[in-house]
Amino acid sequence: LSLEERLASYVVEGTKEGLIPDLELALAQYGPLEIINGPLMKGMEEVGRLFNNNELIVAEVLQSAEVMKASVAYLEPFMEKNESAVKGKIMLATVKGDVHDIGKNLVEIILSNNGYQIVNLGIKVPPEKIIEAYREQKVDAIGLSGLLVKSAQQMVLTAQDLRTAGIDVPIMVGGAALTRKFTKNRIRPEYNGMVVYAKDAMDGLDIANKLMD
Ligand code: B1M
Repeated sequence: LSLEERLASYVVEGTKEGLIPDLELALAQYGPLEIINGPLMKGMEEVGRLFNNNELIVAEVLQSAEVMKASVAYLEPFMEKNESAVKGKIMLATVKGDVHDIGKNLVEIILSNNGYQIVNLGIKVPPEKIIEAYREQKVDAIGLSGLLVKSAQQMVLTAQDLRTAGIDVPIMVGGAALTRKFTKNRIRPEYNGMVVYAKDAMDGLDIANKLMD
């Protein structure tokens, strides 16, 4: 197997044996984000496909998630850091009912490496908790992540609750179950502030930079 294929296969197989030496090798050729967005994400897509076909069980997908997390943790120190003054404070949460957090945590890493102070509320975060944390932390924007189809609907409900609570800071939404169209047609009309869709973590950084300008 080529290096790229091996990297994808660690994720698919859910094994860390040989992972770190191969990540080290990959770093000689690629940037850390290229490794994540390339072979590692390719592996994760394959995991999603196999799981969908009932060829993997949840416990196996969890092992794959562990490999992805270990890889991101290993690669993090090699990522470009922009030691600028604090550009803003952003709260992140995976919405109520959803446990997927690898994407959200990647967004946290990219934003915090680029001048943002992050308040990460974790997973399965109900709107009440977001509202309470907002009142304590006074963030400049709220980032919502969700991967399940039902999470897209949960984002609509969350936006409604935030509006009712009088919150109108920009909301950034992301995750595989969402689309720009859903964001525009379903979430935006339910909120008094801006609602922006980010397709990946780098897009999230671009959006944050525009919002804080
Ligand atoms: Co789950 N799962 N899972 N899972 N899982 C999916 C999402 C699924 C598509 C797999 C499939 O069937 N093909 C499917 C959803 C089906 C649907 O609703 N349409 C699914 C399912 C069904 C489930 C369970 C219901 C399974 C079960 O129990 N029967 C269950 C859900 C439990 C729950 O949430 N209540 C479940 C559980 C799990 C694990 C716990 C085993 C594990 C998660 C571990 C963890 O996160 N700590 C897991 C995993 C790993 C996946 C897949 C395979 C990979 C997700 C991932 O981490 N990708 C996934 C299939 C797939 O996506 N291919 C799948 C890598 C990550 C970097 O990408 O999160 O998309 P992603 O983030 C991207 C962008 O989306 C974006 O930036 C990132 C890239 O830069 N982004 C943002 C994300 N959030 C953002 C926020 C932003 C901006 C950008 O701003 C705020």
